[in-house]
Amino acid sequence: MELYFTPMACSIATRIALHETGRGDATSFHRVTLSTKTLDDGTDYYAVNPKGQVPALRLDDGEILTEGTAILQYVADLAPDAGIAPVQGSVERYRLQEWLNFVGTELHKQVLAAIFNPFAPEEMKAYAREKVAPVKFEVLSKALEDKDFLVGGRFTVADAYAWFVLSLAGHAGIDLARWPSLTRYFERLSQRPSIARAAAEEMALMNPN
Ligand SMILES: N[C@@H](CCC(=O)N[C@@H](CS)C(=O)NCC(=O)O)C(=O)O
Repeated sequence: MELYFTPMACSIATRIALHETGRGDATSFHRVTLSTKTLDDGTDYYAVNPKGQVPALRLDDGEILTEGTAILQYVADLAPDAGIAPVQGSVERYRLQEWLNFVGTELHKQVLAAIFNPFAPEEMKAYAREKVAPVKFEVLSKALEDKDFLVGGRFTVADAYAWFVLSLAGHAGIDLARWPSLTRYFERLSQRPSIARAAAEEMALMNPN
């Protein structure tokens, strides 16, 4: 498989899932520069993913899969023994999808994407940071008050995606200290070998472009 990613972007959740399943070393990683939509060799990323977004996963048959929440479940389902997604058809699997969707549409897009959008008016960023974020992060925080992981009492791809969001909260001007359960969750997840490894690999690739 081949993962198209941008360092420390949401595609890191897929890198985490690949490490969780032991498939990271057998995967090729292609860096995408989102500002120019190019790969490191200068080729046009739109030719890979017409959406111009990461992540994209090239499957072993050459097919391209896009949308992080679909990709995460695909990677998880390749290695059921790793247990990073509940079995298909179970209620817990729908809980997983419920959280993946919440993280993707509410936390990632409504909060982070709004705040980091260089073209968004300051009023919109302030609204996302001061009105939307407190409500949405409170939901996540409450869910984690009495448990270590979002679904089924064990680490799943929903935690990988949530970790990505929390890793950017401070940069977005959202102080996680307001939610002790989120601070603990983030710190705990950051020590997980798959996450520590993925973060180290991607931090090493960060450049100013
Ligand atoms: N709907 C996509 C969104 C992914 C997304 O927003 N990726 C960001 C990086 S975290 C991106 O590629 N941004 C560049 C762009 O939207 O043009 C998914 O869930 O995978």
